[in-house]
Amino acid sequence: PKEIFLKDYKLPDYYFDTVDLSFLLGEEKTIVSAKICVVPRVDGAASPLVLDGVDLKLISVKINGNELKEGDFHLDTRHLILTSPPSGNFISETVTEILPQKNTSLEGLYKSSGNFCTQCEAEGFRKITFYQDRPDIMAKYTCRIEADKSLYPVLLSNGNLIEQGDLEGGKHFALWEDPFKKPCYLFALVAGQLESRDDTFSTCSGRKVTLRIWTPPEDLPKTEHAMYSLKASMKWDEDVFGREYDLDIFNIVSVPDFNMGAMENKSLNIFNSKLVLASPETATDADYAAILGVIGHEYFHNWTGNRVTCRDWFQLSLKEGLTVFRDQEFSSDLGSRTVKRIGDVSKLRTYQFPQDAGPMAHPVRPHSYIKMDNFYTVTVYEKGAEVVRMYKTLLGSQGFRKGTDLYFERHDGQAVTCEDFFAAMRDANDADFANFLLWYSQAGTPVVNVTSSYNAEACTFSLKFSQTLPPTPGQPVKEPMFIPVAAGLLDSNGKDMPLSSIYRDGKLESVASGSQPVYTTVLRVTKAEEEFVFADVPEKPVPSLLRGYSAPIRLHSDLTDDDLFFLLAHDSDGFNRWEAGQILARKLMLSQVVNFQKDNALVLDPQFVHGIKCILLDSSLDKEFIAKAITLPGEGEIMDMMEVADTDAVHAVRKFIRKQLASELKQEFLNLVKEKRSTEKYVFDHANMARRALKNTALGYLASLEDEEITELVLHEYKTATNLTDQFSALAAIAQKPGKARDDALADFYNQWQHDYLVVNKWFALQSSSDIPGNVENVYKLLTHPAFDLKNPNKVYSLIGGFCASPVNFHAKDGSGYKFLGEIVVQLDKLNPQVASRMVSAFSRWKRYDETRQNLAKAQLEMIVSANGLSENVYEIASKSLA
Ligand code: B3K
Ligand code: ZN
Repeated sequence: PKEIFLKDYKLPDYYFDTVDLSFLLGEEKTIVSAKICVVPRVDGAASPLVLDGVDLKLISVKINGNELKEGDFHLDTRHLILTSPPSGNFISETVTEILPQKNTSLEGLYKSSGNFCTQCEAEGFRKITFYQDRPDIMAKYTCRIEADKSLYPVLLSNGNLIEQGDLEGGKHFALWEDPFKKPCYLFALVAGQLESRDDTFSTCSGRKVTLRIWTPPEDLPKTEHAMYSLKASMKWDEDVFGREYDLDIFNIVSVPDFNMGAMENKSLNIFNSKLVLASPETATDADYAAILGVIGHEYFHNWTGNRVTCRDWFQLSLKEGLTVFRDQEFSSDLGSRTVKRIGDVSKLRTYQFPQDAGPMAHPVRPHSYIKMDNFYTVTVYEKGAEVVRMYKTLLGSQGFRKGTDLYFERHDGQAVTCEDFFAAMRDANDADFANFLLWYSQAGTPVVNVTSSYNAEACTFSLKFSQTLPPTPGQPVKEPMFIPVAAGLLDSNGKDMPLSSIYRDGKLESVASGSQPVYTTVLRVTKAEEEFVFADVPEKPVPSLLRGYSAPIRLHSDLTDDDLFFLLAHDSDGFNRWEAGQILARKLMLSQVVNFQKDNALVLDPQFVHGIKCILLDSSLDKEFIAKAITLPGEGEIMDMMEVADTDAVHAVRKFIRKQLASELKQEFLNLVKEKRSTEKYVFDHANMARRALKNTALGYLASLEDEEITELVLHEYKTATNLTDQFSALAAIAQKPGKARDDALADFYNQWQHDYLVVNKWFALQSSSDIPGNVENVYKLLTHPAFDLKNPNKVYSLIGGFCASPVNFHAKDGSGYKFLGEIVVQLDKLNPQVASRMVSAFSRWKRYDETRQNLAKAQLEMIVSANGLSENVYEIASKSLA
């Protein structure tokens, strides 16, 4: 397999001006004709034109109307090379044959539940026709689709429908024209038996846009929330970023077979049905929130990704980091900012930190890849969003908006780089960003230590920072990073102190000016070691550091437990209140892990119980905030902090603390369940979601107790639930313990929902991720369940992904979990390399475990790497994991 490097980027020799595509969709095969107007980049230099093409059968190729003969072109398994094209502009025409019905990779043109659909990003267009499949080739497209009218009554592509009609033999056609230049990864085609929910949106300049969400007829009632989300996104992007939609139509299509969440094809977004379809009975609050966020995300790509796109795939975070940031802000504005931030930071810590510390660690802008699909990662997306957020933290809302305005003004219609975004932010604000660009090129999570001291005589408070960036593959030594640390100081009553002058390494850095007091300042930490001194501090403060999680780092401070309990109780920054509790919980869990390993009895610190109880009873707090604040850090987060990850110890400790909290706060939890339950009609809004979140978190705690009364209660909640959020939470609570109640409830649930595959997927995941000892046997059984299908990615993510997410069983000491995954990856790779490669990633941190487990996991990775006909996707992850 060939590795591709950022440093090797070269401008293309040829640009494409217009592309006219024509599809004859058939039951055996599909014929694709592509007529391309080719424009040399430099006049006169007649170099060969290299077109990408994979799994294509070439029928004919013409230049300027003349059919090329053998010798005029060269064909291999990945390219069609036109060896000596004429000088100047010319027309190339190819006709190819493809087999969408046999395409299980779900990349290129394929069938999902009888309908045709496409997925081209990153490099799937080359499975449709011969093309320069790279994002810096931007062209205007037309697309003619011809198909049997009764089988495929709906024919969709990008842009505007300009002609349609009936043809002989029961066929019909549609001709679409997209007036905007686009890279081929944004091309889309859909054909099938679909119906639409229609609505309209009037843009700020008065354009009336037709909105259509397409699904199979029976799913149409479940698209109301998606339509609401789309309209809210369109309005928000106008209000917050000044971005207006640019066509008269916007289509969303829901398909059940899709490798990822969704795809932002120009004016024809294609979605995994799990991110479109929702009803109160079949989708949880988390699903409703995810739909809102992803509909927003794909819509926002219209400007960040489509109108301004990436020069090459190394720049992926240019569109993804920015668009994730935008969807995070959108969800914050529509719900609770603090709760959203807590969720996003948890995700970063749970998934991105381990990636950044493992064999697949890569910068936000990677330096190389074998398969681009492997780089649609939490680093490019979530850490990339944190990088965008840091610009905003440094510039403020208005400065940030000036930056994005300039970015769109400069680069509309272009394919650009991360430096171009950086330059727009800098130039619009005349800002000094020092070495900020290192965030794009250095991998790894910075570790920052801070020590504080108060000088009562001088009334100064000092913070001394030191930072290191651990080595990552290919990057043994690093430079210090530019880290914005938002900070405030609390007085002894827990109130924010107004800040005055701040000195950096002895020099005056900033002074609070103006009439408004300043309570939070952004310290610009740029060196390996640096000291900040706050002047005019009348009493010893408790510092609140990294407010709002202002940089994606691991922060270690010298705050005492008392300080942390104080922040938990008082910090005006909601995120840091939660964070203080999490730091305390992590310390507590680690101390008990040591006890467990020494065979000592586990104990729960009464001060911790008290802190949790205060939060629980504080009626001024947001209910969802409380739910998050009383939830312990995940097992992965704790294992991440250990020399050798000890799954059994961490699992036992987390279970112990949960049970102990449940027994000490039983009455409080019971009260919550009773007060917060409701059988009113389901409403998707923050207040109701928060209420359900708190009630169900309490129920989950209670269910960890061995108690008849609780078993009754949980069953009662299950039976009386009027929406899936409550029903599924109760089911999960019952399923914590093996036994008849569990078996009966699981059977009952399947019976009720077997007709709804999205709900059944939750049922799969609940069972596969269970910590019940020896669960791998159940998972083997579920593989043969009639509702399971290895070809459907959602089912794989639920059953197999779910299993890998449960550390105790996946990392079982007998190697049974590893063996299970090894077998599945090899099978899956033959059907769908992208999905197989996602699954194999579960092995990547095998070196973190004890020797027995290391050997067992390594053996599976070696078996996978030596498998016959292995895809590049799986090869890249497995071989890098072994290295
Ligand atoms: N841009 C797509 C992801 C494509 C993944 C290709 N393997 C969805 C998104 O991030 O919006
Ligand atoms: Zn995206």
